[in-house]
Amino acid sequence: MTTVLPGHGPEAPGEAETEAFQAVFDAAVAADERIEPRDWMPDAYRATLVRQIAQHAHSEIIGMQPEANWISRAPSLRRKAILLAKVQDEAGHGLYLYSAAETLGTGRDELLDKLHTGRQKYSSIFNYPTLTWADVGAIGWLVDGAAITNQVPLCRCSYGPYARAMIRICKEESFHQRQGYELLLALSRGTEAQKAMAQDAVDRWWWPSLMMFGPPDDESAHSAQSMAWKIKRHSNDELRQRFVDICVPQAESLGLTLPDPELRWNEERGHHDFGPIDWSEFQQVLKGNGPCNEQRISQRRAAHENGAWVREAAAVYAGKHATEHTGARNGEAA
Ligand code: FAQ
Repeated sequence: MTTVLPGHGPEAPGEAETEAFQAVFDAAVAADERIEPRDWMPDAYRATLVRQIAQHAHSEIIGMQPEANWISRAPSLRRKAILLAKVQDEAGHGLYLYSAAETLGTGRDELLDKLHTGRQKYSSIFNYPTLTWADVGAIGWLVDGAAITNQVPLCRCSYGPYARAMIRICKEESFHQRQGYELLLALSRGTEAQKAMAQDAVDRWWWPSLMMFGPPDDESAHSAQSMAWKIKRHSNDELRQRFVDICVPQAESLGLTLPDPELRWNEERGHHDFGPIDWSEFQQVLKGNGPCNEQRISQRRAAHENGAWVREAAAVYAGKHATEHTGARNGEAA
């Protein structure tokens, strides 16, 4: 957005001023301009962005756990190197996203505290276990595939820092999706036992991947407002349908079956019809009753506590470095 709006001065804006700011904000959104951190924005817009970006960041960070479970057991050095790099990428995504949330005035410590105390969510998908090596392929193909379908439109989100973070994230997620596809293809073309392992993983990850897109549109609390603000560009059901349509031909090329007897092309709609999603399972996972909710959050808390000394050391080092620089500028010996 080109107009830098007031509202950062010592005095809170009056009613007439707020109306004027709101009009400029609305015009910027209507014109598809970006809202930037120093621009005035409605409190509810800011709160919605913090909620979504925080949930997204937490998903990337918690999402490292299911795949990290297989790093030490990857079947070859090549597979281990690829998986290590992928899990590191997810950490990087979490950090860009916490930084995007910081531009809205919400610190990382506060967000992590909310994650650790269950006051903020992360994606339901990461509460399922990775039982076999094929699950690493299924996560790459389906979970990263669903993430890309959801996140490519977020590159056009009205809030600048979030939109820009998504560009790099989507490039990396596309690479992740391809590595998952390639892993499953290798298994599918392998022995009977390997193919069965790949099929079993797809059977377990398919429905939870469809749930990643969120509740159906008529039960989605935030979609309408988020779409009006151009934070979200498509509804949950639109993106879920897009994902199903993308996956069907890919499953055929993989030689694997999607576990839905009702899945078929609907000529009239120009889309695939698919069977009903078990939303009671989704609600249970959101309430903390999924297969791995407790494990994920307790591992995250432990990692945070075990990393306390690193944060302390980094803060002391940064403080020392800053003093040395100030000293050097003042002509003192470092
Ligand atoms: N899980 O009104 P809506 C990844 C909540 S990153 C948990 O429709 P909204 C990378 C929702 O928060 C995956 N909670 O909400 C990777 C709300 O509750 P609240 C994460 C969910 O925000 C790959 C309530 O239900 N991606 O995979 C879920 O308009 C591999 C009502 O829902 C993002 O976060 C769910 N699935 O739409 C990493 C993308 N769905 O907040 C490692 C950005 C809904 O009022 C390995 N986020 N809820 O308490 C979004 O696009 C949106 O936030 C949606 C939900 C689409 C997720």
